[in-house]
Order: sequence, then C-alpha cells, then structure tokens
Amino acid sequence: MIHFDVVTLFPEMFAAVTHSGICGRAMEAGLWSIGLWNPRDFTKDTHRTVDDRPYGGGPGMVMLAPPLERTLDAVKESGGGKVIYLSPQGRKLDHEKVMELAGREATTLLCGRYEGVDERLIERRVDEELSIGDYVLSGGELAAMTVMDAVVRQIPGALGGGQSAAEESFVDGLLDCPQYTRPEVWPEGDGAKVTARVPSILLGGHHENIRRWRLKQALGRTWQRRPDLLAARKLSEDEGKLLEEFRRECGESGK
Ligand code: 4HQ
Repeated sequence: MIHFDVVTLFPEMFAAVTHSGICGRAMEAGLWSIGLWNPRDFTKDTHRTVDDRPYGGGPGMVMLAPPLERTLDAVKESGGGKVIYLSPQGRKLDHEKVMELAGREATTLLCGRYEGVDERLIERRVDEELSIGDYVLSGGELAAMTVMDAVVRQIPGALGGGQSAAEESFVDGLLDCPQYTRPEVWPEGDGAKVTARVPSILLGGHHENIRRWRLKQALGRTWQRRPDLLAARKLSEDEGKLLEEFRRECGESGK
C-alpha cells in the first residue's frame, strides 16, 4: 500500500487521479491512498494569505514559507515520507525514479503555484526537487499527478486484465512497437482511397514470429526516434541482427 500526501492550493484537481481510470480503480482496490493538504488551512490571518510579492521586485507572487512549513510539519506528524518539490529546477523524472518511488511506503509531493515557493522553505523542508520536463506549467499539481500516475501503475495488480507494467515500453529501454486493431483494412471502401493493411505477420498466430517482429519494430523505432536510448542499452546478438534487418528494409538512413 503506497501513500501520497499532496500539499496543494487546488485539492479538487486531484479527482483526476482518485476517481478516473487506472489510478481511480487502483485506489478503490485499496492499492494506494492520498492525503490532500491545503496550506490555506494552515494560515493564521483573517484573509488566509498564502502568497506575497517577491523581494527585489518583479512580476507575480511567491508562496509564503510559514503556512507551508506548518502544513509540511502536520504531514510529517501524520507519518509522511520524503518531501518532493515539483519544479523545472529538479532532476528530470524517468523510469528509474518512478521505480524508486514505487518502492517507498509514503511520499509527500509539494505543489507550487505562482512564481514558486520561498527558497528558504525548500532549504529547510524539501528533500528533493523533481521536474517532469523542460517546460513551464501553471503549477506543480499536474506534475504531481503525472508522478502519481506513473508510480501507481507499477503497483502489482493496478493494471487490469493481468497486464504487467514490467512488459511495457522503457522498462526494457526501448520504445513500444506499433499496435493494430480492427478493421484489417482501413480506410475501407471505394477503391479510390489509399488503404492500409494490418501487417500480415500479426494475423497468423505464430507467437514466436510475432514476438520477433514486435521486437524488431521496437528496436527500429527506437533507432529512428530516440537514438539516445539505444546508445544507453546493450543489444543481444539476436537484437543486433533484427535491428540490422530493419535498417536494411527501411533504407539505412533512419527515415
Ligand atoms: N512548475 N516539472 C512552476 C513546473 C514543473 C515542471 C511547477 C511550474 C512549479 C512553481 N513542475 N511551479 N516542469 O513547470 O515539475
């Protein structure tokens, strides 16, 4: 059972992970839980102020340290884990980090709004900073939900239909192979239109050939689209041969 505590000015946003899809079902199944903590509830002034203007001037507002400190201390009191602040200044999230978090019992996610939080709060109460990518969001909430979604799907039993997160893209350091479903020919119809068939190997039911075709596609696409991933991964003799075949068939250049 994994627990996330989330410090946020917008707790209602988290219905997206508590009530929908794989994360919603996994929560119903008791595989994970969430605690939502609003720093506004830890203010002491009548206006329930959570932000103020930045020292030194400039646009926007900065989240006040005192209400955040009281919130995080209450979270810790309740048994909270390591505190992660979501921000573009953090280390970039990847599969390895997701697995590390999936192995922890409790994690606290601090979501900033406006221009961010007072640096002294980060120094005193944050254990690590994590970024979901090099772009700017309006707040840490969507980043926190991204982290939770990626972690929750790693919990055994979270994926439906006996699916295993261990069989997915990135686990093996490769991109996914292409997927197809009905109809077998699409667009169907008048003959004037160009149509595309599902690769015939997938229709035959020869499981070993299908497995090798999929591996070859995964290797080929990774080579074409994410050569950095391929450079970081050793290829077996068989994989090297499959990639060689793919390159020959597509004309060697990488498209
Ligand atoms: N923000 N990865 C600014 C992000 C972000 C990201 C969260 C916007 C923090 C203050 N968080 N606030 N990228 O852009 O995690």
